[in-house]
Amino acid sequence: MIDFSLFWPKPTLQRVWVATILIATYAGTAWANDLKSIKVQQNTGRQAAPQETAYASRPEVMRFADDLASRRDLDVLWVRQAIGQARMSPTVIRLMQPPAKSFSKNWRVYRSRFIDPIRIAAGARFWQDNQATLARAEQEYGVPADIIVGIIGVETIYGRDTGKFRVLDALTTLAFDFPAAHPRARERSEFFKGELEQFLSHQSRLGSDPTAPRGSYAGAMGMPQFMPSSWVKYAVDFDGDGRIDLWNSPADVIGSVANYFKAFNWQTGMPTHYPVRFDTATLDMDALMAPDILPTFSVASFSAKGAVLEGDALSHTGPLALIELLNGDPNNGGSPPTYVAGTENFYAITRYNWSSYYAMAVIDLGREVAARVRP
Ligand SMILES: [Ca+2]
Repeated sequence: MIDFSLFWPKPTLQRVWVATILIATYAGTAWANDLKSIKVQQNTGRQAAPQETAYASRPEVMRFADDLASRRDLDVLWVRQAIGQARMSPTVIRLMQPPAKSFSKNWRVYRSRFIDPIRIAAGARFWQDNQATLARAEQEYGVPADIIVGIIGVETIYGRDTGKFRVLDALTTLAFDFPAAHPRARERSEFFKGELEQFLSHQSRLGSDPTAPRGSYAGAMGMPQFMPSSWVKYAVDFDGDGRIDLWNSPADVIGSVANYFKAFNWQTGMPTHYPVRFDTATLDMDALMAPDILPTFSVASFSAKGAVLEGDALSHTGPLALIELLNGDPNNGGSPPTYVAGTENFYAITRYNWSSYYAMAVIDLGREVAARVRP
């Protein structure tokens, strides 16, 4: 759910399914059942000493462990041992590098990576298998099934690819070895320290092995790729079995995604976007693009700046944003950009992953799957 630097789909999404199904199964079991395995180990007295890595000998890392333990009222030895087992991942660092400057964004190419027959078919199966739960989520949270189905499909192809990195390794690497060349390295490493803190607190409370959960290179977990802080804040037990399992319970995943959007101001019944065209005589593109994706303009002020709406859009009451999706460089083999008028609900989807390309892929995948299940 977090993709700070990569414009392209995560490389993990292209892995073969057999491998990802195994990873998903392993990861889910690990998150859920570790308390049991730890108890067994303690009872038999055969618990191996945690294997320490370079992080155990870095004073600033161990200071962080001590502070975290004190802030969260956790066992300081447990926290030190947990972070001390983290392994620095060069792959995670490489994947977090900013894209090459010469790179030209291309919505049509981006879209084709996510809106494909395999993902649509998987989405249709997921929808059919979980129809009643999706309807219940829509009723309770106001978030339509196609948006929830779009999110889970774009994130992990409905649980087929939940990530192969040890979450502990990914978060510790990004917290303490974030690529210094990144323009926002300091801010990002602070963010990942916060996520590492949430992750370790959660694992400690569950009595779980912190080295077990697997996720994305950024530490996002489960079918909806929740970061630890989102798991803590927004995950819900939607199948009522008394625990939250975002790896193996489609109901918990559906409820949690809907709850996330509700928390980010999803407006029941509001479309995500409208078509827009331009009146070249009055067009003020600089003014329309200035707020970027943040919905700012009323229908009247949008129209006054040359952005022309039609039909239902004319009676829209909330603020709008002009969303620009580049289709490569028009002077170098590309096409002119795609534009839509984004509503507050379009913006809500970008709170899941901060990209208008991502949001539009979620919307389009959801629509394609909806067309398949209710033609
Ligand atoms: Ca549950």
